[in-house]
Amino acid sequence: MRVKSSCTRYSRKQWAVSRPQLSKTIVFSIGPGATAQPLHRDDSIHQRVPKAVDVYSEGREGLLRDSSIGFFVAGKKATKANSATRFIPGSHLWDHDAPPNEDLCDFAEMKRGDAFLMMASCFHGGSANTTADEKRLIFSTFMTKGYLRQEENIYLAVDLDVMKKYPVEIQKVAGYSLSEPFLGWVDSADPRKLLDKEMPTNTDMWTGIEEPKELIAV
Ligand SMILES: O=C(O)CCC(=O)C(=O)O
Ligand SMILES: [Fe+2]
Repeated sequence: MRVKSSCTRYSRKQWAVSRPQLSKTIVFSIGPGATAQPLHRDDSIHQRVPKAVDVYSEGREGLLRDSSIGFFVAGKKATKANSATRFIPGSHLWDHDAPPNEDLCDFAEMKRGDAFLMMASCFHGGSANTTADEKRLIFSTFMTKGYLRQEENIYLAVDLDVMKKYPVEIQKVAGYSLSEPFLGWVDSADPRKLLDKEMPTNTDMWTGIEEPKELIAV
């Protein structure tokens, strides 16, 4: 999810890095009798319309293909019967218009504490819960690129006084940081100033950096 690009500033080529940020956090609790959720792709929120590829593309194309990645942690055991998430392996490589097919699904069965991760472009859905008395519980979080809108409006969902209590790294990842060069400012400064008035700030927000070698430019 981390990308870099060059930009020209004061006639000089400089580099800007956009770091991943939280897109949403959800707790999914599915009880007995629940019907199957239709197969879907969570990246539809970001207007993705990818073309089919055989393998995950390297370089720029691969970096731009996906907008988000999701993490699912089992709070209780997840079984096919109690509604384990089903997904279509490889569907993140499909064309945008290719329809989902239930026959191709695998089930992410997990013990409590197990986890799986999935590109948001993968077809998936919660399954039916056919048990008499088992609730399935999954804690889920998605990360997205720093320059895209977060799925959950975290600024409205989490009170500033609550956010102030979190460690700085969590505040940054939740959205209280800039996507370089200057996306997401408040009063022409880093938005984390809202949480920490003493935070030193660069009034120009971004001074530009040397090219980070480990990242591919987009
Ligand atoms: O509950 C699940 O297993 C998946 C839920 C889901 O994919 C969603 O609500 O977008
Ligand atoms: Fe989903």
